[in-house]
Amino acid sequence: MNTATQILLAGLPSSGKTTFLAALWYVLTNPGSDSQGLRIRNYSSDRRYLNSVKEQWMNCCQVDRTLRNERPQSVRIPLVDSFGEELDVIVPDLSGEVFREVWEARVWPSKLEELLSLSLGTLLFIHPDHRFGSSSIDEATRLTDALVSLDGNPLTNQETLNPVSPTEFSAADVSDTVQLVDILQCIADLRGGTPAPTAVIVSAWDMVPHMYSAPENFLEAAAPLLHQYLTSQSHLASVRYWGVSAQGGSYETELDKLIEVDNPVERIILIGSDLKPTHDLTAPLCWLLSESPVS
Ligand SMILES: Nc1nc2c(ncn2[C@@H]2O[C@H](COP(=O)(O)OP(=O)(O)OP(=O)(O)O)[C@@H](O)[C@H]2O)c(=O)[nH]1
Ligand SMILES: [Mg+2]
Repeated sequence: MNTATQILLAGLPSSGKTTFLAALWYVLTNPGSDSQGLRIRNYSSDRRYLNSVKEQWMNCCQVDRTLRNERPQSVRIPLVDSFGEELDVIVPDLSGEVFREVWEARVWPSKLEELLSLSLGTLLFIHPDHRFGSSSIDEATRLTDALVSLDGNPLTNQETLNPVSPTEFSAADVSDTVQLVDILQCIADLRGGTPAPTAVIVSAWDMVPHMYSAPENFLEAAAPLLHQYLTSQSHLASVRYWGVSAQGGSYETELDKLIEVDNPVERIILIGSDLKPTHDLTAPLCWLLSESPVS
């Protein structure tokens, strides 16, 4: 008898969740592709949603945004692992708006609550183009020291205390990093205080400046708070980092090049901690499954 394991795809809007899923489905359904660890077992389950996003991905079209009000597109993938073990993986494709709303309203929809508490691990998506808005304390101190008033003199205490035009606090304006850390903490609470094993996916890796060879280094620099949080929890739940270019580049600026690639799998680039690029998008999933005992 095979077992079903639920994996959570978490991330704010436009963080690359559906594009990843579309490319993953292509990798799984095309024998001979690079997938080393997991293979599709049969095609019995409903695969309309996966096929529709895969079609868009194959044609180098941006996948449709996942709508907030729709029922989560829950996809059950029948798999067999490298040991011949059969398992079904359930990967609901949630809209990033759902996570944003949870952060703003501080309430989990009851359906989602159940889903989160049952998930064995999280694929956490971060898009490099997003507003992380966090600076280290050292950076903030340097900025404060450098602040000068219009006449070129350091700010007086009065000027510092009375900023020119204060804006009202809005939860929606808080940086993505703060929102994500809070969401991860809430997920841990739903799981009785234990964080979920987390595969961090820096999506659109083709957009990340070349100076960052390792995905973890990029996250540490771009979103230090999130990196610190994950590191501080690593004794409770393991964490691994991947940089993933599921599209292979930008559809706006590199479409001609991408469309020329005969085998779409070759557009995919995945970089793990060994820094060796592969096309095997199943690696983060394999790792999560090996971290989370299947019962
Ligand atoms: N350059 C580049 N862009 C990417 C890549 N993957 C995704 N994107 C872009 O990132 C944006 C968001 O991708 P989606 O997959 O729709 O993100 P999502 O997390 O499912 O978004 P929601 O459905 O709103 O929650 C789209 O504009 C994609 O074209 C990539 O590998 N490279
Ligand atoms: Mg989506």
